[in-house]
Amino acid sequence: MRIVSGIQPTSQLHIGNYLGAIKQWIPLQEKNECVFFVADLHALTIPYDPEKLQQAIKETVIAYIAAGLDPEKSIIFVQSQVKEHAELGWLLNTICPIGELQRMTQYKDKSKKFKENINAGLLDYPVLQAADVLLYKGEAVPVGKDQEQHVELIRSLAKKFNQKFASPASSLGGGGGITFKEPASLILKEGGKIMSLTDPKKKMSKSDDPKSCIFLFDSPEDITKKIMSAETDSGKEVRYNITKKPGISNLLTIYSLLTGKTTQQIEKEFTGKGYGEFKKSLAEVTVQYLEPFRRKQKELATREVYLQEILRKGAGRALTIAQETMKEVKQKMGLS
Ligand code: AQP
Repeated sequence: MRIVSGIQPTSQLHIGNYLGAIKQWIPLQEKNECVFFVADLHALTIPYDPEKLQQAIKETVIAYIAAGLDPEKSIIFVQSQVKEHAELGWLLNTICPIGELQRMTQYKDKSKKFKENINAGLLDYPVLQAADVLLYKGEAVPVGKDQEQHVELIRSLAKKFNQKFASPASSLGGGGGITFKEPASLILKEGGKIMSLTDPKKKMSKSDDPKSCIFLFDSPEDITKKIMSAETDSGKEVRYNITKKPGISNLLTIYSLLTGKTTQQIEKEFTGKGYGEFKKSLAEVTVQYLEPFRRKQKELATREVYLQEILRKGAGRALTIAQETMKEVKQKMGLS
C-alpha cells in the first residue's frame, strides 16, 4: 500500500502527535511504500515567525527520525520542496464545494483561536491536505482522530475527480479509468486523541500553552513538572471514567500506551494510592520512555549534512511520483 501522512512544523512535536500518528507510521514502513512529509505550507495558515520556520522544520525532521522513521525505508521530505502539492491543491479547489470547508471542525476551532488571522488558507487547508495525499495516490492515511473529517473530504474529492474527469462514461476530460483511489484513514483506537494536560476536555495541541503538552524532547524536569501539575478530577481514586474523570482517564491512557499495560492493570496497581503517587509513577515512565528520543535528538542536531541529504533524496523520490500524477491529472482536466 502507498501510505501518506505529515505533520506541521507549528511548534515542537508532542506526545499526542507521537501516540496518535508517528507511532503507527513506524511499523507501516516495513511492508508499505511510505511518504512522510513536513507540512510547512500548512503551518503558514496560523501566525508564525518566518525567521524561526526553518529551525522548526529541521526539528520536525529530527523528531521523525528520533521517533523511528527510517529514511532508507520511507520517503521523507519538506512539502514546499515539491511544488506539485500547491499545484494539485489549486486544481482540487475547483471541484471542492466551499460549504464542505466551512463545516470543518478544525476550521471552526482555529478561526476562534486565531480571530485576528482568519485567512483563506485556513479554510482551504483540507484541500491542500487532499492534494498532499492524492498526489502520491495514497491508499491509507495514518492520523489522529482530529483529522478524520479531513480524510473523509479527501475521499470525497478523489471520488468527485474520478467521476468528473476520469470515468469512461464522463463527457469531460480524458476518461480512461480512475485516477485516484479513495484513501482510508488509519486511526488508533487508543491514542487517537490525547487530551491537554491543563484542560482534559480539549485535545493536546502544539500551538497551545506549552504546559498543556509533553513535548517529545522535554527535559526530565519539565516532564515531571507538567505531569505533577496536570489537571485531575475530584476524588482520589485512580479510575478510568472518561465523563466523570477526564483528567485521570487521559493520564491512564498515556500510562497504558507507554507501558503496554491495560488501564485495568494500572488501576489495580494504584488501588488505595491516590493521584500523587500515580502521577509520580507516570512521570518516571514518561521520562524513561522518552530518554532514547532525547539522546537521538542531541546526536541528530549536529548532523546538518546528513539531515539535508535525507531531505534532498526524499524530495527527489517524491517529485518523481508527483510529476507522474500531475501529468495524468492535467491531461484529464484538459490542461495538456
Ligand atoms: N492530541 C492528539 N492526540 C492524538 N493525535 C494527535 N494529533 C495531533 N494532536 C493529537 C495527530 O498528529 C498529527 C499532527 O498533525 P498536524 O500538525 O498537521 O496538525 P494538528 O492535528 O492540528 O496537530 P496539533 O498538535 O493540534 O497542532 P496545531 O496546534 O499546530 O494545530 C495528525 O495526524 C494529528 O491527527
